[in-house]
Amino acid sequence: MNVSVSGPDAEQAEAPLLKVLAGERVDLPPVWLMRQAGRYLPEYRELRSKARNFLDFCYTPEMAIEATMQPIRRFGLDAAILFSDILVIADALGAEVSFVEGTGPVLTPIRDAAGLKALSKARVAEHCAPVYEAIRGLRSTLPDAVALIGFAGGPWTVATYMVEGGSSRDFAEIKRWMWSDPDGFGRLIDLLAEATADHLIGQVKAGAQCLQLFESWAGVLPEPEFERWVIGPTRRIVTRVREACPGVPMIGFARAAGAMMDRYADATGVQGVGLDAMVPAEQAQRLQKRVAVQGNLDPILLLTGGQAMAGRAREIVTTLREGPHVFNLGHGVLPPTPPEHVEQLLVAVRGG
Ligand code: 1CP
Repeated sequence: MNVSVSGPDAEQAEAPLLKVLAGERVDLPPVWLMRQAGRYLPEYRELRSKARNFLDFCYTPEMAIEATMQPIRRFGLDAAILFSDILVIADALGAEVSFVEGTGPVLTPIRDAAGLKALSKARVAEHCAPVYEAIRGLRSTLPDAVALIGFAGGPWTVATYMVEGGSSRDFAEIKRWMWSDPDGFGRLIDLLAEATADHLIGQVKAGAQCLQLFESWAGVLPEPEFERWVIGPTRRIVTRVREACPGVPMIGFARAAGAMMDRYADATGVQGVGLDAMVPAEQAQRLQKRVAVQGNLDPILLLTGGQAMAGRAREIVTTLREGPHVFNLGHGVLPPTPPEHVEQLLVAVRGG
């Protein structure tokens, strides 16, 4: 089935985020924030305390819907991002995933081709059914002007957690496998790329109007490996999603990719790129000639608040006002961020 959001659909055309991703110029940039739901909100902590564990939370549609809606109700942001996690796909493939309080994600590591036997794409659609149910519920709850963003992790980033067994500092295990056995490692990346495309298509069919691919650890790869393990799989995902869901815009967030962002914007087929806080204004403007750009306020400035934050936010808006720009952070909202700073930020970006 083809799902198209292009064409004369008045509901879709209204959301400013979708206009910008279609390359249209708007007077005020739409605003949403990566990790806009989560622990910095007291209402999230309250809701979270009712779930047995984090994955249960993600797979309970009423809870995922409520967590998604909390920042929308509180702040009036221009887009909602589905409450879920990039590691849901690893769980769906059969990797053992848990989230440990104070530690983060913990996975049984997969470090060679033999470890791939435990994984299968066959279960993904059924396993993710509650995620799609949450999306259907959200689309019928959200006002037309608020776009609903679906997402997944990039294969490289999800693989880092699967191979390292959780968060990593030096990515030694995944790099060792990648260099010592590129064919075996390539099978993991291929499996992830396939499953991720299926998962994104499932989200669009359920009602997601835009997709973001979080490649949070793109910045740890030298150029040839960035080309092979980030650009290649991303292009395959974008191609498959485009075939199944023509017209659904995709944003690629290749964090800390530096000089390789230009190649990423040109070669992957995404309509928008997320910019981390280190991307210079000149590079951001250059990228904006090819794709929409999203970003790039340092999350520590949101934590800091006040004039430092407001001044930089206005500077970003001014720098990027000549082309398609979605205002966002350069990375996710940090847990100690005071929620009032988000209100101050919206005043700075939208004008008082
Ligand atoms: O118990 C809890 O509350 C756990 C904290 C938490 C939350 C709120 C985790 C565990 N995931 C999430 C939700 C989440 N994760 C969302 C939806 C919420 C929103 O954006 O409003 C999204 C989009 C993600 C994406 C995600 N998960 C990324 C990519 C973005 C990024 O921050 O780089 C990554 C890397 C993850 C893995 C992950 N999940 C959770 C944690 C603590 C981590 C990061 C671990 C690490 O830093 O290595």
